[in-house]
Parts: sequence; C-alpha cells; structure tokens
Amino acid sequence: MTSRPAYHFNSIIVREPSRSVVNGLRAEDRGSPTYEGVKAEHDAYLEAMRKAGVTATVLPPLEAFPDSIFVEDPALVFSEGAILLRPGAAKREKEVEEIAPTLRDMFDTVLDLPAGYADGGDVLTTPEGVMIGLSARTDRAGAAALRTCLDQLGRNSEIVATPEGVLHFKTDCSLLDDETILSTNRLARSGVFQKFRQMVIPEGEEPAANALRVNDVVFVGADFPRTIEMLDKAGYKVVPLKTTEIGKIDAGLSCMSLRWFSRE
Ligand code: CIR
Repeated sequence: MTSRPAYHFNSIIVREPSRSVVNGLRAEDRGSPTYEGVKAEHDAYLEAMRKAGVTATVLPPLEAFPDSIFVEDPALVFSEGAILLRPGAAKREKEVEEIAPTLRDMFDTVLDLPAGYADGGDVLTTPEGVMIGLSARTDRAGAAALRTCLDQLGRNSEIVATPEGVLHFKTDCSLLDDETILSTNRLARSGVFQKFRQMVIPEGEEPAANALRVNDVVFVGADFPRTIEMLDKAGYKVVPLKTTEIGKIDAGLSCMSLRWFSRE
C-alpha cells in the first residue's frame, strides 16, 4: 500500500456524452435526461476536476453505448496498473473493448477480469483496502476474480454486501478522507464501515452519498443542501456540482471518471 492519501489524483479519463445518453439505463423511469443537460453537467464536472488538479484524457462519444459516459464501470485504475472489468449489464459489456486501447497505452500493466461480472461502481478504494460490493451488477464469481487481479497489483481487498435494490455499492457511499466514509444510513447500518469514522447522509438525500473526494475538494451533488451543509460544517472544502440530469439515469459523481495517481 502507498502512504499517499487514497483521494490524491493527478490523472483522470472521462468520455464525452453521446446524444444517445438520453436512452441510458435506469431502474425506474423518472423521465429521460436531455443531451444538452447531461453535456452541461459533464462539462462543469470536467472543468471542476481540472481545477482540483488533475490532467484529463477526454475520450470521444460512443453513440452505440448510451451509458459509456460512465467510464468508472468498465475498468478500474490504480498507480500500479489497470483492470478491465466485465460490466453486469449486457448492454454495457462491450464498453470494455472501447476503453481497453486507451488503458493499454497509458498503463504498463493491464489485467483482464477472468470470470464473472463486476462493475467499477461497486468498488471503493480506501486506505484499509479495496471494498467490492456484491450487487445486481457484480456477482460472487466476478468479485472473487477481481480479488485475484487486485492481489496481482498488490492491493488487499474484501467482498461486502450492497443494500438490496441499490444499483452499485458506491451509489451509497464515498471516501471523504483517509479515516472517514460518507454513507447512507441503510449501508452504514450493515456494519461494513467499522474501521472508519462515518458521516451519515441526512434522510431524503440518499443520492448525495455518491460524492467524490479529489485532492483537497469534495464534490457533492448540488441538489442536496443538507449534505452540503453537513460537510461544510465538518470543515471539508465542498464544491457542489449539478447532477440532476445524470441522476435520471441512476448516475452520480464518481461514475464519470477513472482516477489515479500517475507516477510518471
Ligand atoms: C447504468 O445503469 O449502468 C447507468 N445508467 C448508470 C451507471 C452509474 N455508474 C456508477 O454509479 N458507477
């Protein structure tokens, strides 16, 4: 393990939204997002990430893959190397082939998940190790195979449960600093974060749990004022970002980038 904070990043990969993003997967229909709305949210996200100190590689839109803006799901990246995953939604499986060449260019070590299914949205990297949440997208075979890949990269990991009906493990939590997790009450109650200080999302603002710490900034969905106030009062440097449109297709802030610290 490295002694660098787990939220210290200097590199990210993002993908521009395609016009087809309006057809992105969703568990429940709350109306489709508009392309223009998603694009504006993505543009603001990218600008804020750059301001937080990262260099961005921006990939072109993929019309054939409406959810391909959510680059976090088909791969995992670390300073030590990348892992090409196997997304649990059939419609997203081929996004892996699309991002693979970029990762092979940028990383010396690129591993392939050998079995099962796993989405990056189910993977939380903490200083204590990598947490892999089982979900409708990440099965036991995929989680076990992922542990083997993480071993090869020198990362210890554990398999945990995601609350029933929640898309991804990280839909419900994020790392605020090396000791603190932001979590929904339903996930905190499951006891998976015993090793951490926990801050629990105010009731009714559950989607705010997918916040994102990048260097000295915590990005939080702008639609969640009570969470913003709670983090602000706790001394975090909070930057609200609009997620109203991407929220309609079950996405939050971590999904839109792959983040790592490049030693080069
Ligand atoms: C999906 O259902 O796959 C997309 N509509 C949302 C993916 C969100 N990704 C993430 O939380 N890592």
